[in-house]
Order: sequence, then C-alpha cells, then structure tokens
Amino acid sequence: MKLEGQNVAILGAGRSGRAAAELCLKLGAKVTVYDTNEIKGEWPSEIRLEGDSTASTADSNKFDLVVLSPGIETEGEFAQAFAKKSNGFIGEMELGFQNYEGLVVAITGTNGKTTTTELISAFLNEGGVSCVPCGNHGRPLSDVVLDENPPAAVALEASSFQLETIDTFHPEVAVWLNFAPDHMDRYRTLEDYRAAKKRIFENMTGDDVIIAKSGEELDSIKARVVRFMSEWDEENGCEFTMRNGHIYHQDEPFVCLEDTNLRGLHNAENIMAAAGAASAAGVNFDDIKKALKTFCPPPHRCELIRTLDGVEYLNDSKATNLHALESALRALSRPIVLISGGKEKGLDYSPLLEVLQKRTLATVTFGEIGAKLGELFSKSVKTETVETLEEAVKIAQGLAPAGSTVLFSPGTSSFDQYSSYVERGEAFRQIVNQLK
Ligand code: UMA
Repeated sequence: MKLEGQNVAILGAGRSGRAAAELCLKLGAKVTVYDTNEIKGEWPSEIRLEGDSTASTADSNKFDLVVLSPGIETEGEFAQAFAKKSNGFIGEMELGFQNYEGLVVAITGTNGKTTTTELISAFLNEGGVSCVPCGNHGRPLSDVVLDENPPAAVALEASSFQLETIDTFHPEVAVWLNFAPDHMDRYRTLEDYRAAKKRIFENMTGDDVIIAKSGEELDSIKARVVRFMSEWDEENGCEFTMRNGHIYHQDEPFVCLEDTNLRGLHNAENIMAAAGAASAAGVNFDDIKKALKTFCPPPHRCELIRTLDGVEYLNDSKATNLHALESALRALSRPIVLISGGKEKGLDYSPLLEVLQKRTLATVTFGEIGAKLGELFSKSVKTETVETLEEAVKIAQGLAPAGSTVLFSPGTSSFDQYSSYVERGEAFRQIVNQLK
C-alpha cells in the first residue's frame, strides 16, 4: 500500500487506532488520530492527536484515507462526517490485510471464536507454519504487520464490526462457527448482523476453503465448504463429527475429547473447526493431534482445573448470564454438580429447571443471589445454599461421586463478592487446587 506523503485520518484511539496510526506512519503518511473522548497515553510525536473531536472537527480537512476503529458505528454522524471528506473509509482490519503478505485464516461466529482462534494458531505452529492469533481476539492485524518478521500466517478473529468495513479482505480459509443473536444495540435487525458477518466470504474464490457448522445457511458461496457437527448423523455428510466421545475426520477417529484439556460439545466443535482450518492450510493430522495434547483453553470458559478422586472441576466463571450457564449444562456429558451464584441481576432463572433436572445430580448456590436461586433450583434437584464460593466448593466436593463433574458456572456477574469474572475464576482455581 502506498501512503507516502498522504493525509490519513484514523478514527478511534484505542488498540485498533493506535496500530493503524503506527502502520500508516511507517508507510510514510501524515497521520492524525481523532477520538470523541480525550486521548490518553504516550504516542509517537509525529502523530497528531485530536481528542474530544466531534463530527464538525472533520469540516476543515480533506483526507486521502480514513481508517475506522471497529467500535465506532459506520452509519453514525462522526464516521459519516469524515467519510464525506474522503472517498469513504476502510476499517483497521482491512488496512492490516492490505499490508500483510502471509496466509489469512479468518474466524467468525457468535460463540467459541477465541478458543478456535487459539487452536488454529497452535495447530499451524505445530505444523511448522509460524502463526499468531489476532484481530478481535486482542492484537490488531495492523500491529502484527508492524513486526520485524511478520508470521507466515495469522489466525484472525473477525468480528461483525470489523467485517462491516472491509473492501478487498480475502482470507484463504474462513471458519463460520455458529450464529446466534448478539449486538442488537448496534444492528437494526438480526439480518443486518448476519449480513455483516457474511462479508467474510465476499472475496473468496473457488481456490479457498470455508469450514462451517452443518445447517448454517451460507448461500452463493464460491469456496469449497467443509462441514462439521458434534451430533453424529449419517445423513448430514459432515467431514468432522463426534461418536462415542471421539472426534472423527471422515471415518477415522483422531482424538478422544477426554484426552484433551477441553470439555463440552461446543469445544468439540471448536476442535473440529480448527482442525478443518489447519488441514486446509496444509497441516497434517499428526501435528494437529500433537498440539491438542498440550493445548490449554483460554481461562474461565469450561476450563478443566483439576481431576481429583475421579471428579473433574471445571471453571466457567465467564458464564455471567443464563444463556451461558445453560450452554455449559447442555454441552457436558458427565453428571454435574453445579455451583452457581453471585450478583442479583434480576434475571428469571426458571427456564433452567428442565435442563437442571436432566443434567445435574445436585446444585450449590452462593452469594447475593444464592438464597433466591437455591429456592428455585430445589424444585428440580437437591440443592444447598451457602454464603461463599469456598464453602460452595467444599459442599460440592462432598456431593460429587467419581465420574462426575463439578461445574462452576455462576450464571450471573461477580460484583457482589469479586471485582470481575476473572478474579472470581482465579479464586475458584485456588480453592480447587487446595482441595484434598
Ligand atoms: N470511540 C470514538 N467514537 C465512538 C466510539 C469510540 O472516538 O463513537 C473511541 C473511544 O473513545 C476509544 C476508541 O474509539 O478511544 C476505542 O475503539 P474501539 O471501540 O474500536 O476499541 P479498540 O480498543 O480499538 O478494540 C477493538 C475491538 N473493540 C470493539 O470492537 C468494540 C476489540 O474487540 C479488539 O480486540 C481490538 O479492536 C483489536 O482488534 C473487543 C470487543 O469487545 C474484545 N469486540 C466485540 C465482541 O467481541 O463482542 C465485537
């Protein structure tokens, strides 16, 4: 990309804006960063900073290029005012893409993106292809491009926000994990949200590969599609499936889920998607198997902390709502002793009663919401209520027979007793590691 001497506006001074600004500076542009809030921190002196900007700040300027951060609404007054002063805009991910020469494996979906992105990166590295996880995952692609020796490939988590502002973006491999309602504060309709995500396929050709869950409608796709599904069904023709706890590629079992550090059918699907993507990128199944043996999932998402006396202890502290708690309960195959509780958020938990009856042996509730939750859960299953997480884990240990799982999936936020779900998850880890 040629930007020598060009006038570039970067909108947003967060992680994306910072990386985009430094990349444009390196490419020789005159860079100004605009933000509707105060711009904090140390920046290279050559970059002009315009904090507390408004739509009218754009008025006196003309830009050769405007680069938008994903959190800024494309249709909003601020972005549109700058777009009028240039030929529209591109997003930070598009900027990074136009300046990256390696292989792009892009991942989108509503749930499971982070784990799948990390799995793909681990598989490619094991297969001898240097790869870093980036994009919505945390590190902007433009920042990866700035590396002295950029990796041969990127596992790029692409959000709908980032995909809204692409132009030439063209991954060689794309993963479509699943689709469920989300971000309805940004999109007018669910179809708008899906349409933004589907732009991931826009520039893909017949030489490219898409890995998609069975049943996901993709229509008018040019690339070859590889399907996966955790429920075995001879009719659905999936390349990746699961039978008797083993993940299969075609007719060959390649890993037993219990031999990995991942748990739950949703994680089995993340493994299938990542294996499909890595294989499309040229990695062989022996390397994929090897990487899976040591792979540790991102913390606080159905994370296996320890197996003690035949009981698995899983930390799902990230489950801060009903939907996440229900997903964890449905995804696990062993009988469950559930620990839930935390802040009272005014949610109605009665839709859980049916799944509690089917999947759990007992529940232990704690925290601000503990008594209310305990009263409700006891209609379905044996339930005890305590004050703290520490007491809850000790009681759960006594209730869990060998072969079961103690699942800590709070189903609400942590702020009654902790500063974040991370602190809460770390507390669970410490308590479990001290159990005798
Ligand atoms: N800002 C404005 N005007 C606005 C809105 C924001 O000036 O109208 C400014 C803010 O003052 C702030 C900056 O924009 O200074 C923040 O930009 P940003 O919101 O785009 O955030 P970044 O720090 O650049 O982080 C973004 C992604 N954030 C969003 O999409 C909201 C990060 O995803 C991503 O990791 C990062 O780029 C690197 O690629 C986070 C996220 O929450 C994890 N993503 C959503 C999700 O996963 O649900 C999509």
